[in-house]
Amino acid sequence: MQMTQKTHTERVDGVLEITLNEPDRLNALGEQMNAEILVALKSAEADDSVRAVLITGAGRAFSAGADLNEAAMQQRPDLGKVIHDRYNPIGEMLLGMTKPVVCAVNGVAAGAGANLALCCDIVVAARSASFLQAFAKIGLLPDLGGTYFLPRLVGRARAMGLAMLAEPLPAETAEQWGLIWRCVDDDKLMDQARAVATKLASMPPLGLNAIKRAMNQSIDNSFVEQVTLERDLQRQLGFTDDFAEGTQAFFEKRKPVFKGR
Ligand code: T3D
Repeated sequence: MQMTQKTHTERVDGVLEITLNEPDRLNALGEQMNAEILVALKSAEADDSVRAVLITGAGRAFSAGADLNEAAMQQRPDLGKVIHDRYNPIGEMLLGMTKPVVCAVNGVAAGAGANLALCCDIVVAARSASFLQAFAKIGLLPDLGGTYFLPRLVGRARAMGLAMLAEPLPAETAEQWGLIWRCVDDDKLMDQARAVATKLASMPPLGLNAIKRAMNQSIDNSFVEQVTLERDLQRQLGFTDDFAEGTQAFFEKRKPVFKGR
């Protein structure tokens, strides 16, 4: 296990687990925490032996969003610079990276903490967790992709309510509304999130990456643009060893071994 000050990372087979690790501050996203998250994601992306990433939080919260102690140190800070330098690179990395990212939301996910979770590919939340777009309460708007994901995932009416009223959304409702993949009992969270990440780590990496790219681009594409993208990605996948292995294993009735080639 590699210990750092605000996060810790741990490799479990093909999965890199990143734990936000400042529980006394509800894993608030300070400058150092953000920097460590980005470094961990970049190292996961660069390491061929990492096939999936799992992000979670230590203690009773997933993350309380921006560290308001840091924000309070400056009067009228340039938040545009903060967002540009520290938050957007994380969001862009999560959406653009080739590896699937699972988020295990272990408790409240507020502000940028909520939207950090929404930037991940598959979100599993503990039943006691909640999602809070806290921004409006302090005169801000949802960032880290909040205004991008919310209307797309839950529709404009619910997105407006969540963003403007800034009330916590229980994990069960988040699942019912399609904000997240699944809500599970608290004591099953890590087992289930790890099972998802481990499963992804055993699946064809190029195929998963193509799914991620196509799904993310579909949000802005026309039908014709999207089926053209599907055609191009499928053409590439058809030439891979993993596709040959997948079909051969199917006919041989054995478990396939995918190598990402
Ligand atoms: O500056 C930038 O980085 C710009 C970017 C902005 C993006 C954003 O994320 S803005 C939104 C920031 N987040 C919030 O506004 C949420 C603030 N926190 C809360 O609303 C509540 O704490 C929670 C709903 C998350 C949890 O409530 P509860 O009742 O379970 O816990 P609590 O008692 O409020 O908090 C426990 C402690 O954590 C407390 O410290 P204390 O009194 O025990 O010494 C509290 O001050 C601290 N804490 C909670 N949230 C933050 C925090 N410390 C620093 N930053 C926080 N965001």
